[in-house]
Amino acid sequence: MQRRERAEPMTLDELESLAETGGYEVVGRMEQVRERDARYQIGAGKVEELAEIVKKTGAEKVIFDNLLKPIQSYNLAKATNVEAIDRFQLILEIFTRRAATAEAHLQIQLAKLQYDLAQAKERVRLAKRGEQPGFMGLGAYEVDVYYESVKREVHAIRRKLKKIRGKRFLHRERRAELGFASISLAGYTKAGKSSLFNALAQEEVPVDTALFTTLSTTTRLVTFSKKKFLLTDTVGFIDRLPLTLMEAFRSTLEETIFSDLILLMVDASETDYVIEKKLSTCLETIEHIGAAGIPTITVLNKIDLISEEEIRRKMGSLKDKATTLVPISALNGTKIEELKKEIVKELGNYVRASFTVPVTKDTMPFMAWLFKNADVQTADYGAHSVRVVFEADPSFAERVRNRVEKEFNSKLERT
Ligand SMILES: Nc1nc2c(ncn2[C@@H]2O[C@H](COP(=O)(O)OP(=O)(O)O)[C@@H](O)[C@H]2O)c(=O)[nH]1
Ligand SMILES: [Mg+2]
Repeated sequence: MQRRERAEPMTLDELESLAETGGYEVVGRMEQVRERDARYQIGAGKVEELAEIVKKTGAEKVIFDNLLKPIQSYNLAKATNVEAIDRFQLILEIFTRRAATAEAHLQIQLAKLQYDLAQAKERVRLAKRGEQPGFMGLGAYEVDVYYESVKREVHAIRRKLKKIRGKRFLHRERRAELGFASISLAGYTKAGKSSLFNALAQEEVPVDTALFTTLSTTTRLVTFSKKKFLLTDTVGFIDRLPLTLMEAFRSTLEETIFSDLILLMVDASETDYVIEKKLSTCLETIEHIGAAGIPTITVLNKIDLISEEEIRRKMGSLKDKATTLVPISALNGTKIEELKKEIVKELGNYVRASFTVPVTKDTMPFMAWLFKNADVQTADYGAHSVRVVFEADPSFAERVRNRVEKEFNSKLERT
């Protein structure tokens, strides 16, 4: 629920999608297009209305599209009895939830501190007034003491970041440990990434707990055309992303987007101008983080909202930017099969291989590793040996070959 400056219903929709990405369930919306009250950001009458909605819906938080000054969050929290945050804070929360690497965490911490610094004076003054929902207690800190300590922290983080840059541990490397090809969903908020994620994850494969712990909450093992893939829903691109959040965004994106294939989603119901601009920004950012070499399928989503003729026209104008372009409706499930076919065309180079190894004390851990990381189709145990047939991407199959030869003195055969 929030207020916005101009009557642009799209920004409210976008905020709602962001809130969902952040793990919230939206229970109400409110907007106001009038002179704001400096105390609350929205008018005093509206604040009462807001407090009423909060009470009625049992909402646990109020999210504003506009930036809130500390005094405004403070007064809103006091009036509604729940925490009031703004779009900036919501985005920080999303990045924090998704960040898995030390680098991403540091970038987020940095953005948070810079945000705090900008509001230091007001925060210290408010903290002295006493506890408020969602308000950090600053104790007896004086403004300049607080200011200096935040600045020192910023320096310390910058130093750590410099060190980390040299020895990154990206998902890319972690994924290379697995024999499944990985797919990541990219695109702006509201393009339909999560909807497609759900549509594709319908044939979700139950995963054993060992593999599960290595997957993030937004990654699933899915099957199509009898092949298993790791599918990841990313944070995605965000409209009007505050500049101070750019680096935090890139680190968060970096760790999820490195995959064997990127599905780059665009919303077909938007204007040609917006579609092209968003697609360009996505491609530029992908290039900037060094992921430009990853094969990409551009997915033109929400075709149910436009005419056949418009689909053809938009497909035509995107031809130069997108080598592979697939029109779908994630919501209605239209052309999902065609998309799967394209995915398999890009990634279907799994190899099928078999081997027989003796049963020794080393066999169990080796088999456990194989089961965890590849698609083991059969494992027939004899008295002294086990015969295995598995499928995996070629580089992983090579690793299996190495282990079979070195550790068991046996041979791998393509089948
Ligand atoms: N009409 C239509 N709406 C869609 C389609 N795909 C997604 N949406 C809607 O677009 C909004 C944003 O979708 P979501 O999957 O959350 O987008 P995300 O922010 O990219 O993850 C939701 O309200 C969806 O119901 C589609 O194919 N057609
Ligand atoms: Mg989403």
